[in-house]
Amino acid sequence: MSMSNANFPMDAEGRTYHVGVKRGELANRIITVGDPARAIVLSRTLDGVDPSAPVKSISANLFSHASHRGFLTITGRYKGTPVSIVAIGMGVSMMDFFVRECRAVVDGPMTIIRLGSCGSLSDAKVGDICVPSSSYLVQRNYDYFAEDSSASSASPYILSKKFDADPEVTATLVKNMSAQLGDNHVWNGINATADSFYSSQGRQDENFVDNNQELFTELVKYEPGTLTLEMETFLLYHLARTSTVAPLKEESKVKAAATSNKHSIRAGACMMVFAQRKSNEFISKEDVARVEPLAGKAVFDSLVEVSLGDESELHATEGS
Ligand code: R1P
Repeated sequence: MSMSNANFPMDAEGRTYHVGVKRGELANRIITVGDPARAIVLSRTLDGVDPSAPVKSISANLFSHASHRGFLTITGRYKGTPVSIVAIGMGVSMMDFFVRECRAVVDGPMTIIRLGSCGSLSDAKVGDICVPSSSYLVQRNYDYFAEDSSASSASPYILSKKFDADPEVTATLVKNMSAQLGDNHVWNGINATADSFYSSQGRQDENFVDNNQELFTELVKYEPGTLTLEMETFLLYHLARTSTVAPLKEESKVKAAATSNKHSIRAGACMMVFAQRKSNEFISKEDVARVEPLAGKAVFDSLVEVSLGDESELHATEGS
């Protein structure tokens, strides 16, 4: 694979370095997940997929691309509208690769919704869905643990400011999730994204010094509406907030500058509670299989329901 442009590497076909997508392969409406198996489950909801086809394979009717760095992209249509599903793996670095590389090869406004799993610090039970209106970042304070640390008064974990989801995307997700799962299984609040599954999510590990015994108490004191802990949503919300108006065709720039929405990405997220951190319960395989397709349908419904803005800017996608 030969790449050009060290600033933003692309191959000769115009494929990005890590996600491996090129112009025309991605829709402006994207659902992102961690697990590639979840992406394949969700792809069964897309138009033209034979429900009797093998559960673990991607329908030949859909475009798909697996990158050498573990990203899986599937593009098709949902109720006639082009949509993509991108599985990214785990953590804020993978979210950064995904959002930036996808943004680089899609023209016009985008809506990105994450459907992930999470731990619940709240009364949300395993199998429930949380739709966060905002997210903050929980980072291990590496300096605190340094040999020569003079940071004895500093905290071992650093909590960032909150970044918001798009309010219309959030409200639409809450409505559609409630339609699929019932009001009493859908929660709206604040998410905390952690830079580790272990230390900065308050898991106790005797093999390391983590000083995280009081972390849950600190999170809830910092933001009383904290419902969930996971590892990607903060960066999605942050990048949506810092996205500039998409690199539109020259004649569209004036129109884009005049719109009130000055960001090119609208973002939202929802998470299935896999781990109840207060009661220490973990979701069963059967509950994952029940909730995943219902939640996926609610996300697809939301993706096509929320307007992208001026859809005349969009270009057609292949494979759909
Ligand atoms: C940890 O097991 C992973 O699960 C959660 C966390 O954010 C982390 O990525 O989300 P996904 O199920 O979307 O991967």
